[in-house]
Formats: sequence, structure tokens, C-alpha cells
Amino acid sequence: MSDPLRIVILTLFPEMFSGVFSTSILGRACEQGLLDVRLMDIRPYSASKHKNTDDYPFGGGAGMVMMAQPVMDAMKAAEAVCPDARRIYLGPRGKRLDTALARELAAEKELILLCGHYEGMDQRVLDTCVDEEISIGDYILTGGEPAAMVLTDCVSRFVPGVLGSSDSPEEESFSDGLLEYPQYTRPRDLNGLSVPEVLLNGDHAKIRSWRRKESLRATLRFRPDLLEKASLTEEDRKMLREIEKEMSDSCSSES
Ligand code: 4H7
Repeated sequence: MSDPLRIVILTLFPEMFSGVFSTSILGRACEQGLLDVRLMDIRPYSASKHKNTDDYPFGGGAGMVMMAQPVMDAMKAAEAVCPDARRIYLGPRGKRLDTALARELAAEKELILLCGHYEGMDQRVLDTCVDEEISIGDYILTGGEPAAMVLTDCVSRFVPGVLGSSDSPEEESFSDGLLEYPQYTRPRDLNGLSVPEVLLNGDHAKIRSWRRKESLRATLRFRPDLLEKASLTEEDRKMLREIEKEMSDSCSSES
């Protein structure tokens, strides 16, 4: 079997991750040896008597800054475990995480994820110990830990075997540029709420076509911007025209 994707996470709060890598799909992937996630606590690397990891900012101002020494020494220890890793800092200035970047990271052998906390990190760590900064979106978190969880989750889905064989990451939202179609399971009748008839008849060509149309409908409704980048067939465009007609018909009948 091929080597697992090894991810070392450097953090002051390893307990924040409890459950994330032991539960559900990521838990199974770790058990199966597809993923090797290691949490590394930065604090024991502090050389100070009281194991301090933050200090006042030079020049004054609010909040604390993560000290370079403990982070640099923790990073050295992580590099001993992962000599070929891309060293990633999770922060709002970074390149935005998307499907393409996740797929690229999943093809690496090793990743080191550095989580910042407090008002940020001594810049000299970033200048010398980090290869790139990645952001999970345009909003601010209290620390990089949730961003490291999101990145690990999203990257893991592209590691071969993490999703069951029937469950391909290529079939899901965004991989073909469209949103997902609605799903239903038993019972057929939920206190009067029914399931679309087409899904119950076993006509797989019809079901495929219905799902494609509903994907297009959801995308047009919730993320029309995605349609411009999606690769659409002539059949897709025909369905979109039908959907637009259905939408304008239902609008005018309401007046
Ligand atoms: C690095 C630098 C990631 C990490 C600064 C982390 C958003 C994201 C953090 C900061 C993150 C993301 C320090 C910025 C505290 C905000 C008040 C931790 N926020 N912080 N400041 N979008 N926060 O990926």
C-alpha cells in the first residue's frame, strides 16, 4: 500500500482537535493508514522557565504576539518527522483554499500546518520557517486551528481511498462546477411530504437526467456565478432554458 499523507499540526491548543481525526471519515482514514495526522504542542518547546509562548508586541499595542523561539524549535522538530513537507501557515493573508489547491496538497507526501493564535506570530518565523500562507476564506478566526481542521478535511477527501470507492470526490459539488441535486431516503411519505416520482421508478437514464437538471436548477438559484465557469453541454443549456421558463411561468402565475 502507498505511504499515508502525513500531516503535522503545530498548535498551542492540541486539545481543540480532539474528535476531528478520530471520528467519521477522517477517523477511518487514520485507522486505515491512509492519513497520518500528528498534533504537536508548541508549548513544550519554549525555552523559558514558565514555558511562555507569547509576549508583548514591540512598539506597543493591544494583545500578545507568539514568540519566535518556541515556534521555530517546534518547527525544527516537525521537520525532523517531515523533511519534505510544504510548511503552511493558516492565516487571512494567504492564498484562498479551493478545490484545485486541495487536490494539489493531497498529492504531497507531507504537510506541516502552523496555527497562529493571539494577535499573530513574530514575523521572523513567517520569513524563515514557512513556505506559504493559506486562508480558508475572507473572515477572521480567533486562531488558525479551525482553519487547519478545514484544510485537513478538505485535502483528505482527495487522498485515494479516503472516500469509499463508490464515493468519488469528482462527483460532488464544485468538482464539475455545479451544486448538488436534492437527495431523499425512506420513508416515501413523510407526513404527507413525498419524494419526486422519478426517483422511485428505477429508470436510471431518467434519474440521471432529472439529477443533472436539479443540479443546474440549484446552481442557477443559489450560485449563478458558478454557471459561467462550469463546462456545460448542449443538453445542459437546453435544461437551463427549460428551468428559466419554468421559473418565469411560476412567477407570472402567482400574480
Ligand atoms: C494568522 C495570522 C486563519 C492566524 C493572524 C486564521 C482567519 C483565517 C490568525 C491571525 C485566522 C483564515 C490573529 C487574525 C488575530 C485576526 C485578530 C488567526 N483567521 N489572526 N487577529 N481566514 N486567525 O483562514
